[in-house]
Amino acid sequence: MRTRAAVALEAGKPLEIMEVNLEGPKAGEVLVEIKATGLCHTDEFTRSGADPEGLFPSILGHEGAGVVLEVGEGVTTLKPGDHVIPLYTPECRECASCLSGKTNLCTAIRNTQGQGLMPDGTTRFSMLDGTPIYHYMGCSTFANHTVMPEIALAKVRDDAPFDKICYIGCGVTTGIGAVINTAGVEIGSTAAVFGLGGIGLNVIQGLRMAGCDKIIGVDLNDDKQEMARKFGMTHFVNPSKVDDVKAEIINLTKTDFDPMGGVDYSFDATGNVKVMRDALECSHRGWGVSVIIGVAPAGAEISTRPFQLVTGRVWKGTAFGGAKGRTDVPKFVEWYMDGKIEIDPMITHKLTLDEINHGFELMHEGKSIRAVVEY
Ligand code: NAD
Ligand code: AHE
Ligand code: ZN
Repeated sequence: MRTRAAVALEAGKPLEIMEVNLEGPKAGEVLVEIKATGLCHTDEFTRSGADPEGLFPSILGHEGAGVVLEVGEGVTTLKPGDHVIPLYTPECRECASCLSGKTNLCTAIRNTQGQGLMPDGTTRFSMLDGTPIYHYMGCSTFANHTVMPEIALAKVRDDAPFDKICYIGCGVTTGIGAVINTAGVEIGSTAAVFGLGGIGLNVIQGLRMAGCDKIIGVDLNDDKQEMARKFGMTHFVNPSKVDDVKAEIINLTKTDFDPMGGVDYSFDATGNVKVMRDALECSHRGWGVSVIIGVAPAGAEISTRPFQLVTGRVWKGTAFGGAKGRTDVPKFVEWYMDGKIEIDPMITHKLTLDEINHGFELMHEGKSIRAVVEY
């Protein structure tokens, strides 16, 4: 079949909207009509050329929602008409990682996924002249139709709006999951969140759900304050307006009983390795836990004095908020439909596929939280 897609032809270039060929689903695969997709900073990271795994030409996008149109041979858990959210972290429930009970990082298809291919080592997308187009994060939601492995689709209730629940495909689950799955934040804690964009706001929302007492937001852009306060931020620091962001945060947590200060939990949602260091070092001596969410460019490395860890701080990372996609994503959709989590105010812009490059401009200008393309 043919479908319309925004194709990343070369690193650093705007996406090009075009008709592409899409082969039908092979064994274990599913054809999905994508109804809506969010633009995550990770798409921009790869588009820009900063991703060491970036491949071109490819169809980016990994934060989608849609409907199953056709299933390949052997598919048993999905049928045409089912509503689904694509999973860049699949859940096969059979590999060593899935069965470990210790991680959400299913390894069943990671190798081919990283090479922009379906599990059989081939691509379903091609240009009209036959040039192959790579898949992206196993999802490629910047196409109106895509083919995905069955294990990489979460079936969700069919009355949930696509233009909102697409955000559960990455940002919402990553932010809230980082708090509840990865950090395990307890009621009454203090926390600092670096980067108040599409991920950081969901960390804040998760911290409020977890019963955090003090939620300190950090961003270079003052305009991000207002929305963050609505989601539960209690204090704000703009690092460009203070001498030492770490000292500011530590001072905000000092009490007579605990004059040393430092947050119980900190989160990097910027992808900047210097910020990651600040996030670790503003956490409390003896027990502070700092979670890296941001994705850093090729070649970037983190550093700190080992003394920071010797004195009890813990540095952790999280992918997709530690969520097991097929099990947890339907629950996030239920929470949204029951009003337990908020999504609507964070979808600041709605675009057509033809306007997708404007979505990346809004991201760069700091004007959007999530821009969503509706097909
Ligand atoms: P975004 O562009 O919406 O938000 C980033 C925010 O960080 C912006 O508000 C920006 O002003 C702020 N910022 C940038 N540099 C800063 C600095 N030095 N100090 C303080 N604030 C700064 O991006 P997003 O979609 O929220 O993504 C955030 C990061 O999370 C990206 O690196 C993205 O690739 C990554 N990410 C990781 C996962 C995962 O599973 N680990 C999932 C989704 C996104
Ligand atoms: N390709 C990058 C790594 C990118 C990365 O870490 N991706 C996250 C999800 S970001 C979603 O917005 C992830 O899931 N990582 C686990 C994995 O297996 O990729 C690089 O640096 O090579
Ligand atoms: Zn993402």
